[in-house]
Amino acid sequence: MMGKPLLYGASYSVYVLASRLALHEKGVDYDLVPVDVFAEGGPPASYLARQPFGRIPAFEHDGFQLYETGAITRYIDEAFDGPQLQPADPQGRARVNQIISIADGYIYPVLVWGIYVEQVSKPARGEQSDMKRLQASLSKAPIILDALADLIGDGAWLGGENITLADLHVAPMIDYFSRAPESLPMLARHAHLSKWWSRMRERASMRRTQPAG
Ligand SMILES: N[C@@H](CCC(=O)N[C@@H](CS)C(=O)NCC(=O)O)C(=O)O
Repeated sequence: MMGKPLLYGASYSVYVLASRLALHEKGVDYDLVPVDVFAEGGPPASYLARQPFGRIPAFEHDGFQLYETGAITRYIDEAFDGPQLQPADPQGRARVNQIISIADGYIYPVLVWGIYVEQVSKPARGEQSDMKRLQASLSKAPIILDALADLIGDGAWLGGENITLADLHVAPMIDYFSRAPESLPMLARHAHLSKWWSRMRERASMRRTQPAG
């Protein structure tokens, strides 16, 4: 019998959320161990021993330690029973991996940090926004949304015929982006992507992992 996995991190983090979504979609019971990466002086040394780059999440299962969300969610999909979250065929799997890379390389820095943080989170904390970064990100956002719209085509899910790790990786990022004033008209230009987002945000796994506040 396999032990209960541990996920280290904070519930607001898009990467912790993606990992939790995979656990919820698989129906895996787990413990979330709180880690404050933004604590003064940085995360504790015990956490840096798990994740030397000081990012969240980190993961442990039956003594096996892992970090990097794409590796964690693939492990969750492959190590546990439950619905398959990756296509079986090489092309379908490659597409899912491509979308996870797009999320890490472009969606996270541009839609989350460049737009949500600059336009929503910093003003809410009374901090000055970096307008240059915000403007540059707003001009890059349509490229990202066009690419996602192209990948979803007229389908229901980003990575194939069923929900996959691609949807779970991208959704927490779109969730933050969707809180920025410019996001909704941008999303509305893409009917299938908008429908995907409406479907994703209502999903039980998304509702159960919503950070408080
Ligand atoms: N490549 C890492 C990225 C994780 C990441 O950037 N997590 C953010 C929170 S969403 C973090 O820990 N930020 C802390 C920092 O930048 O110091 C992964 O895939 O797990």
